[in-house]
Amino acid sequence: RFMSTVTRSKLRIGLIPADGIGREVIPAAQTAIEALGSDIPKPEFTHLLAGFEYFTRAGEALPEETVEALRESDCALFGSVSSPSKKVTGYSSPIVALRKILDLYANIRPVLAVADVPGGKPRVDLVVHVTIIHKSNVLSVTDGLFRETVRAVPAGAAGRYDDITIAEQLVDSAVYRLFREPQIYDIMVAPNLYGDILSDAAAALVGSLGLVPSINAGDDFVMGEPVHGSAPDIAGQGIANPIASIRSAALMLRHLGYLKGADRIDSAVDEVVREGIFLTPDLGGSSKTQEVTDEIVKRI
Ligand code: GGG
Repeated sequence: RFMSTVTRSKLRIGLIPADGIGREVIPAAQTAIEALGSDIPKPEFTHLLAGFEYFTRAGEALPEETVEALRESDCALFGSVSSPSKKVTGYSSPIVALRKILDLYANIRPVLAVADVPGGKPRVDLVVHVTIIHKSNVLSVTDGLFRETVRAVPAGAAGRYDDITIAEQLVDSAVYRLFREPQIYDIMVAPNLYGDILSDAAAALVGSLGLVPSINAGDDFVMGEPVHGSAPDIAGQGIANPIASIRSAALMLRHLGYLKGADRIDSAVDEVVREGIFLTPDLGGSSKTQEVTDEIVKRI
């Protein structure tokens, strides 16, 4: 389902790079969107603050101005955030907060191989079914509720999902089977924590976390976000893979109904990955973020 068929004269996009390599890859996604010209309404970008680094300067991780600006936007792109591993008084994760404030109840993370990148598995045609991932044999209250809620959806939808087969699996065995036979899965539906872990694991199957995009979607707003984190070990070196963010921009546009723009970005990315010449170090290459971005933009 596309979010809206509203005709817009401009597309207001909030940009929240946040921490680490988020600041290097979100500008790449902006450049890709700008390259689409008249295939989308004229983009109007608003640069917004959030993150742990901002917290250390300003004492808050998600300023009210950022939330207000997002409420005035059509969509947004979020980079990555480096939340500390121990409790810091006054800090909480801005991405988690944004998902709640903007009612972005689904974080959708497609993991798709486009070429035989180093370490990637050959492409597979997937069997359709939907698998609910949980651990309700141990977490019977929380995961049990999740399992029952997902199972109740098709029943309540009066035949709308008749062509969908629902399976379920405990999260530990799902990790095992994901690595042994990834082709058995089409859609994995999981609570936040398992989904986060499983999507990183699935990214290994297509060669790099630097390739995998996501959108945070609700009924009224969509926010693209690379699946990877802020990668402090490589931040500032100009070698982060921009593809996850560029693909997140495409997913966001697709969700809004701008299919041609989204297709142009995805095809350009696929071409660059398939050619295998301009690749960042995570894919075994030696190209810089900017070089990969330039090659993708050239093909858009
Ligand atoms: N773009 C995804 C991302 O930033 N991942 C890092 C992560 O999981 N951070 C947790 C947090 O800081 O809330």
